[in-house]
Amino acid sequence: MCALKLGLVTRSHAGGYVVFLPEDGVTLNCQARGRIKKERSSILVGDRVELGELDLNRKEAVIIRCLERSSQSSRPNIANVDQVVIVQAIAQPEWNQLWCDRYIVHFQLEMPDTMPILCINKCDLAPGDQALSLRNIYEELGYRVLLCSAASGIGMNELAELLSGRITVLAGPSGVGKSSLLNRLEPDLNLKTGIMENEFGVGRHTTTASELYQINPHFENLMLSSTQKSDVAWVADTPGFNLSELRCPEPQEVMWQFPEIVKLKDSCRFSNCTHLVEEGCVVLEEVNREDTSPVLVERYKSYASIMEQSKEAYDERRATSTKIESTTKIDGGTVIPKLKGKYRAASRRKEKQRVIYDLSSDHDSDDIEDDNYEDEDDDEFTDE
Ligand SMILES: Nc1nc2c(ncn2[C@@H]2O[C@H](COP(=O)(O)OP(=O)(O)OP(=O)(O)O)[C@@H](O)[C@H]2O)c(=O)[nH]1
Ligand SMILES: [Mg+2]
Repeated sequence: MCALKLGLVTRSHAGGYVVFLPEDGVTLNCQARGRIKKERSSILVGDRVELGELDLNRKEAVIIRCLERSSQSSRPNIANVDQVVIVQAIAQPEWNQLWCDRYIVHFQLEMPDTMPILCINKCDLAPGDQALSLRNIYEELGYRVLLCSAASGIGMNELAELLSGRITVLAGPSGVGKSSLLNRLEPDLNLKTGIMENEFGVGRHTTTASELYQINPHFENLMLSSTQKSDVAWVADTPGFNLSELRCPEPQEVMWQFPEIVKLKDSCRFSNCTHLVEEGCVVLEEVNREDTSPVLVERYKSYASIMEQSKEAYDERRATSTKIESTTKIDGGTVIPKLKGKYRAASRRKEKQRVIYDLSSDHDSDDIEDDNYEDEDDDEFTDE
C-alpha cells in the first residue's frame, strides 16, 4: 500500500471513475470510498481527487477525497473548467443564429465568470465572406471567435494555443465537428465521429458522454512557443444538447445576456421594459430603424425568442405552483421544526371549545366525539 496521491477524473461511468495520475503518467480505474458514496457528494469529470489503496500493477485505486472545485457546470456535468469553446458549423448542419445564441446564453448562465469563446467550424464549406462576417458580428459584441476547419486544418494553430495549459469544454450541437477538431489536434485520440449522410448534415449524437482528453503530445507539430508546448491541455468532448436542455434565464435576466441590448437599455424610458411590444421602447425603435445594423436585427430575433420562451416557462410555473406549508418556524432567530398538525398541542381556542362542550349537558355525545376528532387534524388554529 502506498501514500496518498493526487489524480484528475477524466471519465465517470456506471462501474466507477477513470482517473489520470500525472506523477506516474498512468490511468487508473477507481471506486469512490464508501463514505463519499454515503455522503452522496458525486464526483465529476474534472475533479481533482486524493487516491489511496493504489495498485499500479492492476491499475486500480480508491478515491478518498474530492478537492475543492474552482468551478462547476451542471450541463455538461464537469468541474474545474477554465473556459468553454462553443463549436458551431457554418454549414452541414446549416448555420443557425438562434442555436448559437442559445448556447452562448446557456454557458453565460452556467459559468458566469468565464466569457464563452466561439469556434466556427467547417469553414472549408463556407462560401465567400460568410465566416468573416459572422466573426465580425460576435467580435463586435466582445466574444473571441475562431474560424476553423477540422477537415482542412484552418485555425488549428490558434485553437491549440487557446487550449494550452487550460481545462476546456468543447460544446455545441451534434454534428458540428467537436470530436473531429480533437482528432485533428491529437490523431491518436481516434474519437468516433459521425457520418454526414445528407447535405443538411444533422448530427446523430455520436459522442454520448463527456470525457476529458489530454491533447499535448502532438503539439510539437504546431507552431507554439516552448512554454505552450509543455503546458498540459485538457479538453472535454461533450455530446450535443437538445434545445430543451439549454438553460433559459428568468424573464428579467434575459436582457443581461445580450451586451448590445444592455447598452441601449439606459436610454429606454420604461424601467421594466421587456423590449418586445412596448410602444416608444428605444430597443424596438433601434431594431426597426431602416439603417440599423443587420447584427442587431438578427441578435434581436434570438433575444425575442429566448424572452418568449422564458415568459412562457415563468407563466406555467406560476399557474401550476401550489403553496406548501413550511416545515419550520422561526422563534426569536432560532429555526424550529414544525410538528405535524395532529402532534401539536391544541390551541387555547380549541381547549376553550372543548370545555364548553364538556359543560353543556344537553349535547349529543356522538357530536362531541366527531367534533374533537375533526379538531385534531384541523391545522387552521394550531399556530395561534
Ligand atoms: N467538411 C467538413 N466536415 C467536417 C469538419 N469537421 C467535421 N466534419 C464532419 O462532420 C461530421 C460530424 O463530425 P463529429 O466530429 O462527429 O461531430 P460532433 O460535433 O462530435 O457530433 P456529436 O458527437 O454527435 O455531438 C463528420 O462526418 C465529420 O467528418 C470540417 O471542418 N469540414
Ligand atoms: Mg462527437
